Amino acid sequence: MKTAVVTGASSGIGEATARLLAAEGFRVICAARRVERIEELAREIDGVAIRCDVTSQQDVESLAAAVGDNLDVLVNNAGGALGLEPVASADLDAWETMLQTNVFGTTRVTKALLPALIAAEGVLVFVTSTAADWGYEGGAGYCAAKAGERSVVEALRLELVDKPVRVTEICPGMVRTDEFALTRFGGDKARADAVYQGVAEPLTAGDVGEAIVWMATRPSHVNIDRMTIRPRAQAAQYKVHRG
Ligand code: 8X3
Repeated sequence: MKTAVVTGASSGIGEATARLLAAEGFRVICAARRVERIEELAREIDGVAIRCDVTSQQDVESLAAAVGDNLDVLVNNAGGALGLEPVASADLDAWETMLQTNVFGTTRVTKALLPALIAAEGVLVFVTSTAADWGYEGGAGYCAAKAGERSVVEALRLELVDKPVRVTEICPGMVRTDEFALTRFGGDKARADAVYQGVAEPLTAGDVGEAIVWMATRPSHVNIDRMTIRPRAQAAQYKVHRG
């Protein structure tokens, strides 16, 4: 049975991806900080729950110990956005958290699990964002974090060209999950809802999860370098059709 690790599996894209990978026959190791949530998920999908804060070296070492010597898929999904303030009034503690999770956290998990991925001819999937493409107003901290993560992905693919492992990146645009915007705006539901105001059908976590499963299940010689995925109503960051 093939094994997959999904970080940030307690909600949103991570949870959806864990469920879809399990439906494809993977044994899924669900990693996240909120242990009750992933324990429940692991029960439902016959997987494994490992408490893991990707900013903690000790937690990541425990995750690697649970994985063992072989790993087929790592979905580096843990991360997210905090705030939408202009640079002039930026909360640098929020930036620190975004960089710690999106850049350092994904790198820490990747370093720890890379030997097992190489041993299994596995595949790494990084969930970045269309925010990695360019800076938008109020998004500088998040865009910097996602662009930083992308730079790690690009370097890694070059460094690993002679190894039996693939390095892939998926860049979601507007995805409506239970928590992404709510977390970004510190629980302010009105601000979170405004992000999706009038958009007939933003992507769901499952839409992105399906694409991740497809990327992760190509034959071993096929590397999907990068996939951008947006709802039909979003042609570009600010070109959003609101009916
Ligand atoms: C989510 C896309 O537009 O909030 O990563 O940057 S956006």
